[in-house]
Formats: sequence, structure tokens, C-alpha cells
Amino acid sequence: MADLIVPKQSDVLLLIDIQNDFCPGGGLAVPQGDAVVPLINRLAARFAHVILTQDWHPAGHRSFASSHGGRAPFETLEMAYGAQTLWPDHCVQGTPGADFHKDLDTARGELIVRKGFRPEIDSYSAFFENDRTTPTGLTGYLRTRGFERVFLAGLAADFCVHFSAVDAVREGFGALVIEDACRAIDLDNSLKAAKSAMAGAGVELIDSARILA
Ligand code: VGL
Ligand code: ZN
Repeated sequence: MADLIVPKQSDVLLLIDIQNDFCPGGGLAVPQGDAVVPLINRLAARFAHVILTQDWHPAGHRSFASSHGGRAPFETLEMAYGAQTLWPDHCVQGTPGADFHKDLDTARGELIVRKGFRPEIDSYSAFFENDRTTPTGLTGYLRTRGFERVFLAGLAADFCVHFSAVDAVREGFGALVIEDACRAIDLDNSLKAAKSAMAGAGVELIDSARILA
């Protein structure tokens, strides 16, 4: 097996969107989305620093198919900033669907980054919204605190984990995606495309055993 990884003070675990709406029964359920929770809790115990993201949309968000008469979820629509997949309503601010999964151990989280709160712009990445220029502020936070490597896990592997990992590299951090601690929506082979995009960007794809062994 590849070398063991012992998380350092300059490493942070970034837990992406482990919310009820991305779990079975939720508005945008990711197959087996809840299955990552026990593993993620074990991983989080190995890190000195944990940050969480929370998808956090106002009702009537432009990424919702329901905001565009006659459009169905998972269709693509051209927005001012480019192509946008339309989603079922999900993670509406203050609703139970936007809450973290009840078994997720959030107590040691040092920061919660909320994203997707601008009514007109979606935000898959924890760093930049989908116009690829509006920053969330996470880069400044990580840099100010001296973090060098970002380990990522959560939902969904092919959207928010993928874009966050690629942007972490773009912002000058090391990025390691813990693959078995993620689950994918897998729309039109999007998981395969995401994996090659991540690998091409210099994101390292690792197994949790590298950390937990
Ligand atoms: C996500 C689609 C829409 C994600 C969030 O967390 O991957 N995907 N909003
Ligand atoms: Zn969303």
C-alpha cells in the first residue's frame, strides 16, 4: 500500500456539503450519500483542523429548475456566467434539508463556509462561485491561518468536492481528495470526467486507509 499519511498542523480537512438534502430522502439525494458519515467522523478525529461547507440557497435560487417555468431538473441552462445544471430545490436556508446530517460530528469544525447564497449565482466550489471569479473568502482564511494542504471529503464527488479540490490547487494549496469518503451524483458520466479533471489539475486522489491505517 502507498505510504501512510499523518495529518500535520498545516493540514486541514474540508468537509463538503454533508447535508440532509444530499442524503437519501433529501431534495437532491446522492446515492449512498449518508454512507460517508461514519468514515468521515473517524477521519476528522485524525485532523487537528476541520472546516465544513454548507450549501445555502435562498428559496427561488436560479439554480433550481423550479425557478424556470417548464424546465426540468438536470437540464442545462445558459446563465450570464455560462452553462448551469438545473437542480431540484435543495438546501434552502433554514430548512431541515440544509442541516448537516444528524450523525456528522460537527463539534470540532473551526469554520463553516456557506455558499450559494447569492440568488443569481450557484457555487459548487468552496473557493469561487460558478462565475469562477466571485470569491467566498476561504483562500484568505486558509492562508491567514497558515494551512498548506487541504484534504477533501463529502458530497458530491463530481460537483462540489471536484470544484473545491481543483480551486484549492488553483489557489496554491495541496489538494487531496479522500475518494472513499465521497459519493457522486454521477450525471452523464460526470464522476469519470471529474476524476480526470482533478487528476489533470494536480489533485491527489487517495484512499482513507492511507490516513486511518
Ligand atoms: C451540489 C449540486 C448543487 C454539491 C450542490 O454539493 O455537490 N451539487 N448544489
Ligand atoms: Zn446547491
